[in-house]
Amino acid sequence: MPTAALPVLYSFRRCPYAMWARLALVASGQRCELREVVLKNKPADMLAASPKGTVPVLVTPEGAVLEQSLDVMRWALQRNDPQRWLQPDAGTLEDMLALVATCDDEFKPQLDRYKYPGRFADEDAQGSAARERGARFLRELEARLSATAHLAGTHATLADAAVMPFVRQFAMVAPAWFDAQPWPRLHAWLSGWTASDLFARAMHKYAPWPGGGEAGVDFPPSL
Ligand SMILES: N[C@@H](CCC(=O)N[C@@H](CS)C(=O)NCC(=O)O)C(=O)O
Repeated sequence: MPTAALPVLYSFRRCPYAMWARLALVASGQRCELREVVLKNKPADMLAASPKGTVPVLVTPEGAVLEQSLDVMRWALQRNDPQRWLQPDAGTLEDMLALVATCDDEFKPQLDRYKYPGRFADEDAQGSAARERGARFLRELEARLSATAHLAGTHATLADAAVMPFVRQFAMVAPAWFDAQPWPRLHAWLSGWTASDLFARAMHKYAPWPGGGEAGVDFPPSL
């Protein structure tokens, strides 16, 4: 039996935005052909589809090109959303998207400074000022998680999946410092995500796609 053509996902395992796409693809059960990209040597096919050169990029069998991670998430979840990631039970989809935008526009720049303080002339050597600015967002998350088990209510949603990769990176800069903060709910929320099957499937390791007409790999993996 010939298999129906699958969407093609250009991905990079460690990129938090590519994680958004892969997490949503796993949650929706949407299969695709994954092509693992080396950012320093992007495949010509990817650049032909999306010249701006960032991952993730998803190309549908009909030839539509989605070149923003949030668009890939929404595309997959609008097709199939068994875990109701687009349906928060506290607040609206717009509220979730606003939280994701705050994470991307305000928290992520502080994370970058905290991770690589040497790249910023006005940052102190340990990035502690950036860490403090980033911590304001984390305290806000802790407050939300004190009210409900997940960021937008009683079940995990797109908001949790999108914020989590950045909180994880922040935690990984100085794990002992992160673990010592009075954020028990945030710690439990993050551990719950990183111990989940969904996360393990989204983070499966693949060799770089060789290009030249080779097939990528079938994603998500079953594990
Ligand atoms: N707004 C984009 C951001 C994607 C992005 O910045 N991806 C990074 C990797 S995490 C990238 O591909 N950078 C290009 C490069 O490093 O050459 C999205 O959400 O898809």
